[in-house]
Amino acid sequence: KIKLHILLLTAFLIFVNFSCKNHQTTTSTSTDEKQKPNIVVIELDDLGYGDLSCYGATEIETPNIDALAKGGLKFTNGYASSATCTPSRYALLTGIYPWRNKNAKILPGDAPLLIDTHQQTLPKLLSKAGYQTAIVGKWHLGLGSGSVDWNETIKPGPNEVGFDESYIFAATQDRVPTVYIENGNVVDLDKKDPLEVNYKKNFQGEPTALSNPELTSMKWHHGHNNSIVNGIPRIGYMKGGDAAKWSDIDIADTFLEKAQTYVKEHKDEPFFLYYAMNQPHVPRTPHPRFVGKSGMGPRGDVILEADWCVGEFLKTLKKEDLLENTLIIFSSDNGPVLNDGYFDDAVEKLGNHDPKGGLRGGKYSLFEAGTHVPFITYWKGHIKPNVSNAIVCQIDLLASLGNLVGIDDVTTDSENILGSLMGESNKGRDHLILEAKSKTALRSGDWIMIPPYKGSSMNKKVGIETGNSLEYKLFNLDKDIGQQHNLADENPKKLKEMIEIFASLKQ
Ligand code: NG6
Ligand code: CA
Repeated sequence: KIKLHILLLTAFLIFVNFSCKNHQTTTSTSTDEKQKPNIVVIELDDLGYGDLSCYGATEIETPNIDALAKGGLKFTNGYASSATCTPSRYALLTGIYPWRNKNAKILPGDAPLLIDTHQQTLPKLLSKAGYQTAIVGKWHLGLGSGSVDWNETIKPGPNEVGFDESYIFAATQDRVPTVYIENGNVVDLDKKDPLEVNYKKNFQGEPTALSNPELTSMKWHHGHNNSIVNGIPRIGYMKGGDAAKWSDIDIADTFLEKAQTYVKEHKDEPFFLYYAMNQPHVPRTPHPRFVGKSGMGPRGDVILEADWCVGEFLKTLKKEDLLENTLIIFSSDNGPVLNDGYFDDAVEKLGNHDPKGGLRGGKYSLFEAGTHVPFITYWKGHIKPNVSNAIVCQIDLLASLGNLVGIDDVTTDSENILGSLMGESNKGRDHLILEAKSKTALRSGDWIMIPPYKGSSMNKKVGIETGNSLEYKLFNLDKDIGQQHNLADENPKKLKEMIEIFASLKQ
């Protein structure tokens, strides 16, 4: 009887062993089929379609970003979902059109987290596929769930929507609190000097740009007249937290160093890094190494600084032998603006530079320059250098990168256009809804339709056309990239078709 037991046990063990092996083989084949390169999304802030030499700029040289474009795929129809930051980044990370969420608007620095912690996100999806995930840089999607105590661990935030690690600033460089936050904790905070933030009223006795203009070294043009930090007047009021305040001129170096360290420390397993740089958003504070280098004032100088950062970051990937195994996606969260609230010579020293690259409008605008931005994919040895005119949008990263890593159950507004991102197809999207300040327009093929909207046609403070008018506007971008000829009257059939597609997509 014992012998029989042993025999059965041996047979069972052999069977288990065999089936395990078999199982392993199947799993490893399916992982082999799907490549899992490291993925880096480099997102700039307010960089225009015409701000890079690889996109035709002649007054400024951006050799490092140009190298990405030259060695990868340069898109001439690449889009951010929105003409401002918060909605655009919301779409990038969730794959959901920002106009579906009424709170997806430019957020103050103390706004609650905009993304639902149960929601599908790009970092969550990649985690599911075995990736390590991190964000370094600008967040601007809200933190906490109401009133945040900046002196305790702040959550929910990036770590609760899928990032294993985060080193961020809460909103923008011009909004308080002007501190870094690492995994929910304000960096270098001295608990004896608690940090307080308020967007409604000032803290008693604290100087502002209105009460103490003599304390400002940068002058505000519109907005930006609340608390002063490092001589720069900001949006919102802040008190305490002195030791934690960032040095504005060192932000680029700080984020770069964090991004490089992350790569070095996580190179053995696939990683996803969202490197959210803040140039050339206001206040433009180039490190002294870059001051005066562009001849265009601080806006040009910080573009050179950003280009240098990209170059240094690429050097790290190369040194760590990761270039052939890393997919890099480079883009910008919305289009360009010159005067965004500070006197910083952006207008005066522009010279012949055209940040819009021939497009109409700019940041905040429903015209092309609001959302039509530089967009480059680079993966050495995998993406063939080329130029693509496929319509691609940051909202599609969720479904496309999901497809790359073998997860295809994405059911959002995100479309799987991986073939186009890899340069294997020129199809891209058929239709795309663009958003600016909660107003929407349709791109479909070469056509753009902007419905009638009330409101001023010009955002006078920033000097940018909004896209508002009481008539339908219809443009053919193939013939009229500058949107000068409204074809709505001339081509009622096309207009009708566009209105119908728009209505069906907006449901
Ligand atoms: C606006 C700010 C602008 C900029 C923008 C956000 C004023 C007058 N203007 O409200 O300076 O901070 O918000 O930019 O305060 S974004 O790129 O993050 O969307
Ligand atoms: Ca922006």
